[in-house]
Amino acid sequence: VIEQKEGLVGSCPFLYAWNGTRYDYVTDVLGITPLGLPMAPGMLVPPDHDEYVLIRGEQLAPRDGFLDVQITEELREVTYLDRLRLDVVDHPHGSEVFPNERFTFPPFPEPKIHAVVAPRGPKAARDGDGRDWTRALAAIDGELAIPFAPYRPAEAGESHSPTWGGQFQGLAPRHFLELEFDARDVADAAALRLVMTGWFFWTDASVNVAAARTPSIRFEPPTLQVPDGAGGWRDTGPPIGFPAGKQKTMVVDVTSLLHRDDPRLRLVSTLRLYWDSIRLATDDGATEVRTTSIEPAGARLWERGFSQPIELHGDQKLEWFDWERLAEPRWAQHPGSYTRLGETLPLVTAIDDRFVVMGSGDALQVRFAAAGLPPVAPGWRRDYLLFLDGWAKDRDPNSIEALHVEPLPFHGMNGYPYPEEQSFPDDAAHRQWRQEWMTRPARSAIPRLAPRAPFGSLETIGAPQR
Ligand SMILES: [Ca+2]
Ligand SMILES: [Ca+2]
Ligand SMILES: [Ca+2]
Repeated sequence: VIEQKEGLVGSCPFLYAWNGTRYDYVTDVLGITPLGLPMAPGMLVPPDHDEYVLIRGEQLAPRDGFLDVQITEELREVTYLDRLRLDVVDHPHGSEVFPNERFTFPPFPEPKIHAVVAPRGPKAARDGDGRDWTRALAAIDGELAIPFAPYRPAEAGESHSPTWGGQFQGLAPRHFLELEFDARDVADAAALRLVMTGWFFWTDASVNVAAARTPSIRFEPPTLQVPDGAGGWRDTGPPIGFPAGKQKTMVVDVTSLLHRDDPRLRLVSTLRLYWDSIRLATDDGATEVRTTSIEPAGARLWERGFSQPIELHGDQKLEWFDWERLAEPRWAQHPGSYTRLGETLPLVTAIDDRFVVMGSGDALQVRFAAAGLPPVAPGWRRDYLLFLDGWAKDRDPNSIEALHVEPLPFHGMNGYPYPEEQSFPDDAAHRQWRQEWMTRPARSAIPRLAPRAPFGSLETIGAPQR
């Protein structure tokens, strides 16, 4: 019997930042850009290839004149990283800034910085079982609202539990959070924006496909409801999207949705969304923000290994990662060619389909020169947005074209996998990129469970028929 540990196998690469003392885990990145990930059989998630990720000022400090981050691939995935840039965002004390990001179907969010002033938590917050989450949602402090019981494997002797279904990781029975804001706060506000900070426990291709085939299980991203005036609730529109991974914030404009005299709303979903804070900003959104962009000064690709996961919130199995402690190797790399180790700066300075290809256990150290930055003005503070452009591909048996590094994604593709009449650019620049940079073979730090079968390995059996 081989026991499989519950946890994430694929989702996206991780970001760590040098905070002045050590590298600390910031969040996962590029979760919005999965390749070949089905929502249901025959229906793929459209990848959104560019993302801005917030790094708070406290999380990033110069070392020897450079701001230093590490992007790691620690799951059973390939990452294709085409472009990196650091936007330095200065804004007045008392305001908070967030990128306009979330996991959603097209149209994807436009690049934009939301600046909010003193958003306030709900006056009351409870779930469908009457549990009170008011305090949990008041601030970004690690205290989470958990208005659901996740699906889990059946236990011995258990036959009819509503939360059965260990294969539906990332999902929960349909549930809601009901929030009531202070009517005095919203009465005269020109704009109303929800500032929603939370975690999503990722589903994966196999969960999505299994859910699509199981009538009682649904993948239902959050929708907002408001009172319908007759004692019930009505939907305000399509799903609003959700934070793309660990501890991310999305800002949602509810100016025209929230009733001024009855500012209540419900957030309805079947996803395992762990909200750390849901606050309402009532300022007009006109806070001044000054942005300075810095190009990378270096991008060193190296073999690092896998961080030790730290489980937060007990039985919820939310994983954080410790840079200082390496774990046993966790995954073998997808067969194929990867970018050679060492300096890769020319590959991340432009969106040109000449990218860094990283496999399980690889890390990319990216440094940005801090010397030329203007000083932070008195009464202001500094945060950062890391801009990334690229894709990630897991190796879930239900992901499409997921067993090998190839076929390579590119910006002109209509989707992934791309149709027969499309192909990766084959001009001189891209041929030269393959020859010069894509020279590192896959490695496997994991011993095989079974000897290689005489008729070929699993990879060969599963290889695409072309
Ligand atoms: Ca985007
Ligand atoms: Ca590039
Ligand atoms: Ca909280």
